[in-house]
Amino acid sequence: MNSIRIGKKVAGPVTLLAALSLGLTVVTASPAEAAPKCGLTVTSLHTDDQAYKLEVTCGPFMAPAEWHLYGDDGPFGVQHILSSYQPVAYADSGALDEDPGTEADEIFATVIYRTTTGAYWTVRTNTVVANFWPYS
Ligand SMILES: [Ca+2]
Ligand SMILES: [Ca+2]
Repeated sequence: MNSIRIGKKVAGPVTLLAALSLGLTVVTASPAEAAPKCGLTVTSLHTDDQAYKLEVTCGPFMAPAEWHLYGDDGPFGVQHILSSYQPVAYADSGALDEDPGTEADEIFATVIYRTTTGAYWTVRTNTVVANFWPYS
């Protein structure tokens, strides 16, 4: 009888240690796993006014709080096109034509979102290269 009781007493702390180490593993892994990625997609709506749907999506559990769309001019810097507080925004080709005329345009977004800890992060999306030539 005594040996069975000892066995049960040993099993308790071992189980607790296993749970603790599992908990520690999750906590240690989460900052790396939380490294966010946000993507920008631009879709033509094929309308007469050449409207485009702009959508920003971020990695799991990330809800963008706001994002800002820019045209990339390399060494000459960036130009702000629009800001949005929703994942989806719309713009016409005139607004997206950041290198006027037939020159290709390079647009990207910086996304600001709030993590589950309440911190704010800023992430730059991919750059969409297209020719937003108005009234073509
Ligand atoms: Ca450009
Ligand atoms: Ca252009």
